[in-house]
Amino acid sequence: MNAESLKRAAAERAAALVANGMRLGLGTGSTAAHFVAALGERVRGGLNVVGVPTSEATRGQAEREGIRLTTLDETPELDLTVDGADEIDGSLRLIKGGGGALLREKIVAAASRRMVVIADGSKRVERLGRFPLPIEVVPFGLEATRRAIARALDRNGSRGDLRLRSAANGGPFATDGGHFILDAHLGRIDAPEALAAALATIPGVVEHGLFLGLATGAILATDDGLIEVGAV
Ligand code: A5P
Repeated sequence: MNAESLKRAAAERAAALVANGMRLGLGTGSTAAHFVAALGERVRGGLNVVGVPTSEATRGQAEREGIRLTTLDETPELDLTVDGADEIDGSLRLIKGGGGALLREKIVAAASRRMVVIADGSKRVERLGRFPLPIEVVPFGLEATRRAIARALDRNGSRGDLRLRSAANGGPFATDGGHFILDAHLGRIDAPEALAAALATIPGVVEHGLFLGLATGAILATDDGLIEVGAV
């Protein structure tokens, strides 16, 4: 199967987890888009759910699919979030944010009782860090924040380039919240919890793409079938 068919298979399995009346977090990215499409089909078949989108892109898709949307202000507690990931390790720790939606994705995941990750099997890793870690920062004070992050990485034993993410027009990529992203090319992250704690103390860092203790289950699609990890 090609990567799109694998992503669709994981997404369709996740769509089958959705029950009538559920309050959902709707993830962002190409795998989550397959889930939103599969959910839309079930909604048109009579399923009654509400969803909180994790990005403007997902909002647009969900609206086109006819999925009823809400906000975390109206619906602060969600039953289930389904989202993709850039990397997932054996303890359900994730790197997310390759699509730039990490801030809303993390807020929505944290507001959910369950978070099920959907991905093709290539996202499964022994150790996090080959995928560049996205760190969302406010534009004000960018260089000072970049240096503070570099020092924190150094202290954590995680050396690597910090690259400002670019948009298609060559300027800095801006998130839905108007922030920039520094991608940390680390190669490996030996102590994700310590790194997450260090990044969280830096003024100017809005959020980072380490999702620790948030995913409760995962559906990984491989050529040999679906692998379920944790509680699905
Ligand atoms: C979006 O910001 C990301 O966290 C995505 O969930 C992640 O990049 C996975 O995307 P794909 O499903 O497109 O690989």
